[in-house]
Amino acid sequence: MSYTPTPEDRFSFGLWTVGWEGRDPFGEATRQALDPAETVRRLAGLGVYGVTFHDDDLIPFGSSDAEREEHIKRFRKALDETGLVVPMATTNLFTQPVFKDGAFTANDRDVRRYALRKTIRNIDLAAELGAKTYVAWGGREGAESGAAKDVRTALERMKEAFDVLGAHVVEQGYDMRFAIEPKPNEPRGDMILPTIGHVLAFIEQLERPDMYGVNPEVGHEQMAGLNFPHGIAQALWAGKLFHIDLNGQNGIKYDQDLRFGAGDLRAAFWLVDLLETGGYDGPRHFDFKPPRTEDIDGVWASAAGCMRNYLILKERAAAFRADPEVQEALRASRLDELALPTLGEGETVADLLADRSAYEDFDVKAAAERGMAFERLDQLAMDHLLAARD
Ligand code: XLS
Ligand code: MN
Ligand code: MN
Repeated sequence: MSYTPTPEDRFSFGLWTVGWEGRDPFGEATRQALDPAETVRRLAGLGVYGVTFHDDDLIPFGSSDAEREEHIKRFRKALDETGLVVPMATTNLFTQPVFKDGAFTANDRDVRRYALRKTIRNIDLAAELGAKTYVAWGGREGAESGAAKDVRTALERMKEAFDVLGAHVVEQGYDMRFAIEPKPNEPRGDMILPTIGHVLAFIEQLERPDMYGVNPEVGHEQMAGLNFPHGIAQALWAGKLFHIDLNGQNGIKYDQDLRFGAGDLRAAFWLVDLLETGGYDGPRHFDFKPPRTEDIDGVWASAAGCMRNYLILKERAAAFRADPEVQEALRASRLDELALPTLGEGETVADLLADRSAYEDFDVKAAAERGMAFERLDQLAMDHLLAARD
């Protein structure tokens, strides 16, 4: 199999990913800013199909209306020339000092109103550019100390913000859904909506729950020590996987944003297996940061590596599923039995209570002694992942 990406693979990148200049809390930029139009051309050359952006990635904060139009025009031209699409856009509600205490949940009401206006302005642009998904990451929604944020009230404000944004999209007749991105911490000490599970529960409190889903990021769940494929499975099960941020992370530490495939490789394998077989048909979006050690060639090598690793893992996962020995091992581990409803068709609780084989005559000891054969199954996965089997 060729590991060369094509637009059919639906790979997309944020302007802020390859465009990251390498500024971190300890050091200045190590690379120069990239021109968005040039980025579009370079990404297209790598076989990418889509590009995404925060408002401020495309239009520097503080631009006049005329400058704004000029930036949009240049970007559009590059899109038209290359055929790249804009599947998603989002708002920067974290870089400017005005957002130091958050945006939709800032204690200051005027900051919240400004954040809504900034977001709506970019939703309108996103719709014009054809984006079907609007991502919302609560960049600085959170706190460092206990009394600073009344979290229940902040959640009420967060709900209000999403209901207002949803109303705007409906009123304008845009074909657009929201994907809310969880993150446990960084830049705030503790953030509101820290995990996939928190977001799924939050969505059910909104006025139009159908319009909202999740945009989980590999590293964000792993920063909280969680199993990313399990989180994705629950999002899929709930019909809420609207978008995804792929990258790499080594365990519980700061948000590393490594290229996809770096960090927890086994989690990446199970993730690709799940995305490719679980009915996800959205973009494979990379939200990573080429390390600040890299020059511009290293940046494009890192971006190409994200896609190459995805394609390798896709091939490895497909080989795992197609292997007759794996299918036999899955049966030995009774995955087919997990798929059977626990009660028979039409069986009632009364029937279950009357079934002596389910309790009175059930051989608890024999059932406890049955091995699950998971180790053999997992070794087969390992062999496929390491290409030790074909
Ligand atoms: C930061 C987030 C951010 C969002 C978009 O940690 O991953 O890049 O994806 O604002
Ligand atoms: Mn991240
Ligand atoms: Mn992200």
